Order: sequence, then C-alpha cells, then structure tokens
Amino acid sequence: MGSVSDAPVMLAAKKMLEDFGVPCEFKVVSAHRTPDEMFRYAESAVTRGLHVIIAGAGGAAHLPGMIASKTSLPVIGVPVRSRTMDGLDSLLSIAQMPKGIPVATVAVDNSANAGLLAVRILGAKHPALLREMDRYRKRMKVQVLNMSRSIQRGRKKKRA
Ligand code: RP5
Repeated sequence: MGSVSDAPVMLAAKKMLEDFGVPCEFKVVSAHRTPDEMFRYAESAVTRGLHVIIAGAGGAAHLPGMIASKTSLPVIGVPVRSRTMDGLDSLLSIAQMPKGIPVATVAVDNSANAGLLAVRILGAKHPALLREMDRYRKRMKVQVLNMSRSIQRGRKKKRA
C-alpha cells in the first residue's frame, strides 16, 4: 500500500488471504515518496516468490500501475477512498491504464475482493484453492438465502 493510512482498508485483503491459507506480505511502498524502493520491490517480486501483487493507494493512486509497469506478475489495484474526492480520483487513477499495462481494479475500499481475486488467480495453478472458493461461494449463498427467509418471516409476523 502507498501509506500506513491505507492499512485499515488493506487489512481486509490480508484477512481474506489468511482465511484461504495464502501467505502474504503486508508493506508500505510509495510510488511518489519512495519510488526507488517501489521499483526494487516490483523488480524483485518474481525472484522473491510472489505470484500476485495487490496494491492499494488513494488520491493520485499511481502505485498499482507503476508496479505493473515493472513486473509481469498480475497486479490488482485497490482504490482507497480519498478525503477530497471520495475515491473517484483513486478509482480513475488505477482503472484508466494505457493499453499494454493491465491492472485489475476492484471497487473503492473493497480490498476483500482483491484478496478473493488473488485467490482465484492462484487457484488456476492450485486446485485446492478453487475448491475452497467453491465452498466460500456456497456459504455466501446459504447466508443470503437464510437472510431472505428471516426477513420474510419477520414481515409475515408483522402482518399477523
Ligand atoms: C497515497 O496518498 C496513499 O496511498 C494514501 O492513500 C494517500 C494519503 O497518504 P497519507 O498522506 O495519509 O500518507 O499515496
């Protein structure tokens, strides 16, 4: 992430990866304040054994795009909500990449989805992760159906 102030948002990605048993590192590397470290980070990512990079940043959110320009690993950008423009600046900075350097972009502050997307990417090589993702989707379906049933029961009680 681009700053320690992004940590509260980015923790959801870390938790998601941990829930799926995927090891990850959690660090601050700024495109503007520590550009040399950012380049070193991106250039050494493959040899250090990384498979996917999740990069969260806000405002002039150049971190995901710049990392993607220095590595061939898949990069997922998380637009962190900014104080002044509610995250629209972050979203556009990350999504509007030039042709040739793709960055997958999730919704503003939705680092949980970045974690899930990383698991799906890794799942192409590790079938156990895909099976775990199947179970995750099934659990979600059951939760939604249960919520729907309990709402309907509540409405019936009110009418009775
Ligand atoms: C971006 O500027 C960071 O990713 C962060 O979202 C934003 C504000 O950073 P701080 O001023 O809180 O360090 O580079």
